[in-house]
Amino acid sequence: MTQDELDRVQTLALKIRRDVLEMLLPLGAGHLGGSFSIADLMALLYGKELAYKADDPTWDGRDRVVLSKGHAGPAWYAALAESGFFPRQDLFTLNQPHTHLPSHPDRLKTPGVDMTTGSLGQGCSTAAGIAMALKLKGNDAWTYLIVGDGELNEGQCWEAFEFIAARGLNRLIVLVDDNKKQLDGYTADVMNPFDIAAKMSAFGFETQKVNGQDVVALDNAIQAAKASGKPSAIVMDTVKGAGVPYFEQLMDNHSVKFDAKATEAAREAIDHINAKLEGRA
Ligand SMILES: Cc1ncc(C[n+]2csc(CCOP(=O)(O)OP(=O)(O)O)c2C)c(N)n1
Repeated sequence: MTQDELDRVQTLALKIRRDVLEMLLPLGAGHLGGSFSIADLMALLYGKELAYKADDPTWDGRDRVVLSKGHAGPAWYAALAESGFFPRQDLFTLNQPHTHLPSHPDRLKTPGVDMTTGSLGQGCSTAAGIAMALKLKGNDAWTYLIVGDGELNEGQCWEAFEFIAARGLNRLIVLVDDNKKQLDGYTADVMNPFDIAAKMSAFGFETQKVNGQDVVALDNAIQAAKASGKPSAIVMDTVKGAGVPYFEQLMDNHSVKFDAKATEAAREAIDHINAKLEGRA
């Protein structure tokens, strides 16, 4: 990654976190933890990796993204707005009547969203279908499937992974957001997934483990996955709420309720990020 690319990706990651905070604050609550753990991935995808045309969101050559952990929609919307798919101002209509930004992604409503998600597990199957269809059509676009570690409780994920490996869908990359938490506690306590990378390898994926908050390491892993010529999985070691210490340490950071303390932490984080962005401008 060049220095220019790194600057662009890091700036976008800051903007995504700021925008998520600004979107959720007026609503009083929202899916902050799982949005922040994928903020760096989203910044890397939209700041460097993806082929897309923001002014032509259904362009046939675009890479496809399926955010199977659809509750992290705010991070995706921020990435799309900051990349020119729709005006940034629209972010503040999140989950309001008549919005084109519902709490969970809807492919019929939002420019840049290729698959509707929210019911955990289903995005794994639809991403497999998208990648299969692209292969049949001889379209070289990549499909990026983002799935939560808690989401892997859904048996549907493993059926889809079997299919992806069996059909040799080697232009699909599974990105597991291994932030060790789910809605109601630690993933290891709710239903221990044990070694996710070992399981993906056993399912036939070329598998890597990487720090998902380190965009350079993540970029290297994506390049290696692409070069492998095999269906690939990247297990991202992440932190739920990553980027703002208060939210990283907050136990119940799945859907954060903005009480007085959380509101103060969010406002401070917004100011801090804006100051950083000014320094970068
Ligand atoms: C089929 C289904 N069951 C339950 C839910 C409710 N739900 C929303 S998020 C979530 C936890 C997901 O955990 P994880 O995939 O680890 O997400 P992250 O921690 O990254 O936010 C649950 C159970 C749902 N959206 N879909």
